[in-house]
Amino acid sequence: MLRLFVGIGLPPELKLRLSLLAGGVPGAKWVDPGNYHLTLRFIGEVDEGQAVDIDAALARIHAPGFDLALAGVGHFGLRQLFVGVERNPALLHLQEKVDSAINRLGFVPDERRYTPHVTLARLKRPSETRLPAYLAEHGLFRAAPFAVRHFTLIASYLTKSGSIYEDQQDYRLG
Ligand code: 2AM
Repeated sequence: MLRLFVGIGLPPELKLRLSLLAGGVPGAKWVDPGNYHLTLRFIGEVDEGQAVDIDAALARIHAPGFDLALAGVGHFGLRQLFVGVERNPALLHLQEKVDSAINRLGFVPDERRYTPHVTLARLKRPSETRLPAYLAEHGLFRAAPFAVRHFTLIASYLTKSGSIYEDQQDYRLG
């Protein structure tokens, strides 16, 4: 079995820039900078046959390439801290195509509305007093846009020391 998701990788210089946002929230478990990514669609555990079908379905997707800018910081409740994405219709168009391709294979759609984000930290016993200060301090964060020319099928291995991600296949855009 493989635990799969579809995502967009980030250029090394952007990962470096994001890594400077780590720190300053007691109780936060910061994501390893090598693991930063933008999820398009989480799939979950699949067998080999399903993985082959997923790969074939993703390979059939045609969508244009686009530029993507990360901006702002936000949080999902007291669970997760993230960097946001500037308004980007082309990203949402790609996400919808990926989402429908995976749904058509019979995987259960996520009920939550898609909120593009790059997770910076998972929060455990977060300091509720430090969180607003962190959000205020980094609210104006904005990184230079980068060119998205492919998206990726990624395997996630859960280990005691955190997730390990392994790119399985890239799919060209444009
Ligand atoms: P997250 O960063 O917001 O946690 C691999 O786990 C990727 O899939 C992560 O980027 C994670 O998003 C995303 N994901 C979405 N739904 C998930 C789920 N139900 N379980 C685990 N990861 C999920």
